[in-house]
Amino acid sequence: MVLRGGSSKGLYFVRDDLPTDDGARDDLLLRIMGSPDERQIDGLGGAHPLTSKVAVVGQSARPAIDVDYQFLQIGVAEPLVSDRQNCGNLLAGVGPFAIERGLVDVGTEATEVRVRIHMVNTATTAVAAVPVADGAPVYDGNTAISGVPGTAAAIRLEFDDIAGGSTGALLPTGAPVDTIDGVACTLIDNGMPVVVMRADALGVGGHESCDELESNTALRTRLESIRLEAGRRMGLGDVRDTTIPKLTLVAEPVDGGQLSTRTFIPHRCHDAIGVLGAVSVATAALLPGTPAAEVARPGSAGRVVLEHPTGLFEAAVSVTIAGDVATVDRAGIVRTARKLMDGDAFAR
Ligand code: NQM
Repeated sequence: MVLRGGSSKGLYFVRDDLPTDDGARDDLLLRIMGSPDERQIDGLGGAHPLTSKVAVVGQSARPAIDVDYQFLQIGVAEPLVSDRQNCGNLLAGVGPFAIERGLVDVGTEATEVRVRIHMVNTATTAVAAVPVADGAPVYDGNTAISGVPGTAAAIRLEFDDIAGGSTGALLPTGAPVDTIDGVACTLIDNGMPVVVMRADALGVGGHESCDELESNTALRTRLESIRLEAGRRMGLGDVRDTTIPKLTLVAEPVDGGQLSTRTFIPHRCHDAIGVLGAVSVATAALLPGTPAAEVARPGSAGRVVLEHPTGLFEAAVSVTIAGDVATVDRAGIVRTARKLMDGDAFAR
């Protein structure tokens, strides 16, 4: 099935329909997506990292969990399939897909189902509140999310334990601020490992278009060198061929939010911002003395509104700070998803 999940789009598979051997599975998925090829012309991929994604969903054997969700990033021009990162946008489609495929029981009377999801990539949990009618997901609704035209039904996602999912700790180096190549950075993992830096520390404003930032070769070279060192410091090893950590440049807000963001995922500039990436950046903004906190405008408790290239992203995050230790109390967001097609894919 093809679903839009949040501001991404991907192919959703039932785990049992794919080869059990990872090598055979990856080979099949590359052929289905049409990779490697810049245009993915001979496959179903959308020629951008945000539309070259796969969700693998299966019934869970874990207590109090309905389904397991594994995210796979499929390379566009490279023959790579990676399970190193999670994806909070495709996560939005997991509840509806699980209901569509009968992996979750829904009574005919229910108007909402809470689907408990084990996120395999980070071994963490999300609960998706999915609107339903007559035992099926409801896709139509009044909720707009930026980066997606029109409106659709809201899916609330709540996260219990996402801090340190990829690196073991919210602040994997133990400090809220590290300096790499003379640039103050927050190396943070509240669901997604991200390097958060002030745009002005890199000689840009932080409000530029993605095209402008992507064509700044000096900036991109410097960002990649910072990323490689940040990956080592975050315990991720050599991150040359992985899509984590992400990089977010922050600046003063100009559009009604609390913080302006431009995010590299990690080589292309995101049209908006990733879900778990946004939760991590919002958390950084709540830690005093960090580059994000320096430029953020104060907001209401438990809520951080991030500006990004195509609008606003609201994250519900609250943090308790005791001495040097920051603990995340709560994290959640609202997304939408939509079934786009269901059928047979013909692999190359
Ligand atoms: O951060 C893009 C996206 C993502 C990932 C990326 C995501 C997340 O927008 O949870 O959703 O950072 O590669 O789909």
